[in-house]
Amino acid sequence: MNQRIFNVRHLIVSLIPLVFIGLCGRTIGLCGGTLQADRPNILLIMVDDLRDYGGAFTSEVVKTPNLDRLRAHGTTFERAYVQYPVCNPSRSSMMVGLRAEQTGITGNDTRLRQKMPEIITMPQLCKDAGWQTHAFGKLFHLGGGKNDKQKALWMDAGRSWHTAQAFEATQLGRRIIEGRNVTDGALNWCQWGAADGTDDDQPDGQIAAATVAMIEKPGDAPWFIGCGFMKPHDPFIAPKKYFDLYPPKSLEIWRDPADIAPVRREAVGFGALGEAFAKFTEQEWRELFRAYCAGTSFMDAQLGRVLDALDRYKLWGKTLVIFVGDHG
Ligand SMILES: [Ca+2]
Repeated sequence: MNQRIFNVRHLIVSLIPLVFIGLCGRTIGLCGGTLQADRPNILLIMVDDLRDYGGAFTSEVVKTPNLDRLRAHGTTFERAYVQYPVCNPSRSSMMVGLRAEQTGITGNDTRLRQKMPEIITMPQLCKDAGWQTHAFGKLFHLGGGKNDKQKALWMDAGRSWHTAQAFEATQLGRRIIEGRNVTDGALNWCQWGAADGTDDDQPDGQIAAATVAMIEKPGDAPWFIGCGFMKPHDPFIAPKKYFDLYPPKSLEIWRDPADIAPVRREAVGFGALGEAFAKFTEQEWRELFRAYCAGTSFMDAQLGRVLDALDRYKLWGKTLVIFVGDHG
């Protein structure tokens, strides 16, 4: 099996979202069956900047045993194409069922409600119909910086969700055992790090724990839980054990075909980004890709904790599970 390194241009401009719907035993619509429950729970798992590396959802290159396990439960959509190549437009579009041209959201700086204050979102529709709706991590784009009020607005807390919670790495989780910024600081986000601490010292570990705790909470109403993992998005930081899955020289560098068509300058990855990328050595491509793989395997392990909870409480027959990458 070939393991290949894709350069950052591929990583950023990829337009392939990963979509998966898992329903054990029976499926809705797609396979002509129905869910066992009239009002099923809904688990929407969104993953930030996940892309497909060569196989159906990375498995030929990146170690994703839990994603493979989820795929075995239901239907995989291998030809789903993204509406927009950055977080906020893509996520806003998915949440309301309108294209970015219709929402008017084409960047990461304007909230959906600023353009469409009265729009009904997918979780809001369920909330108004009696579902308990809760968001953990990044479902809508997480703007607002350190301002809690702004952050709550970006998460659409209270309107789409009864509760919405974002998470931060702990002090231990911020301690980098090994890593660096491969642009010498020119691009802040181009940083990788094998972190100290456990999974729960990182936001994604906390997001998995909070999702599981909500699944475990007793209650009669159906629930809609948004579980929004932050990785493998940059900065490429994950607990060290996930870097150890990929020995430094185990990945091959991707080479563009000699006859590749020229890419338009408007494409993401050119301009200031392109200038920085052009200086990358083979070693730097290798480091970044390894970190991306580590982040994906870290996210996958957190996904496994959530799937374990569905197993433990025998919820597959009454839960619609949707797994989606926001844009690649
Ligand atoms: Ca994203």
